[in-house]
Amino acid sequence: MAEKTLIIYKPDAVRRNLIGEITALFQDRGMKMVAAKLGWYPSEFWEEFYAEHKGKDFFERLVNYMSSGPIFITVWSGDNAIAIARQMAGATDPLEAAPGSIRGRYGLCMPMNTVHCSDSIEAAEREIALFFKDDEIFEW
Ligand code: 3AN
Repeated sequence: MAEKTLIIYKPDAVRRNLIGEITALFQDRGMKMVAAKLGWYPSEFWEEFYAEHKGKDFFERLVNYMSSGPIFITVWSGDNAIAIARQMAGATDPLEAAPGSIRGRYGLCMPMNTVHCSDSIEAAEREIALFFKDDEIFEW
């Protein structure tokens, strides 16, 4: 089975109507969308999701930002999907992201860096299960 990764279009992406443009970029790169939904999750959810950053000075800002509006949550399938999505997203800080990357093109600042992409197979499995049941993911 092809590798799967979770890509979240963060509140700044949804608010600026970037869902279509960003989706086209991943599709053009040969990735296949196998699950998708809009969602809006409270700060308690993001405190768990970003538990590894608890205690850092930006933690509260990050959690407040992620709960500030709807997000578009997607699962993508393809060979090397995790590495490809991370490469296309670019560096975490939009100021350091390459101009051709998604964050280099659309990112505003941190934490408003437009997309989240799982960073390993373990993280992808854990993160996908937080948002989707198995029967909501479609191999095609
Ligand atoms: P990535 O999303 O590139 O894997 P992480 O896991 O280091 O980056 O950070 C998670 C999220 O936390 C980032 N996407 C960004 O929104 C936010 N973040 C990371 N570092 C900072 C920072 N110094 N100030 C504000 N937000 C940050």
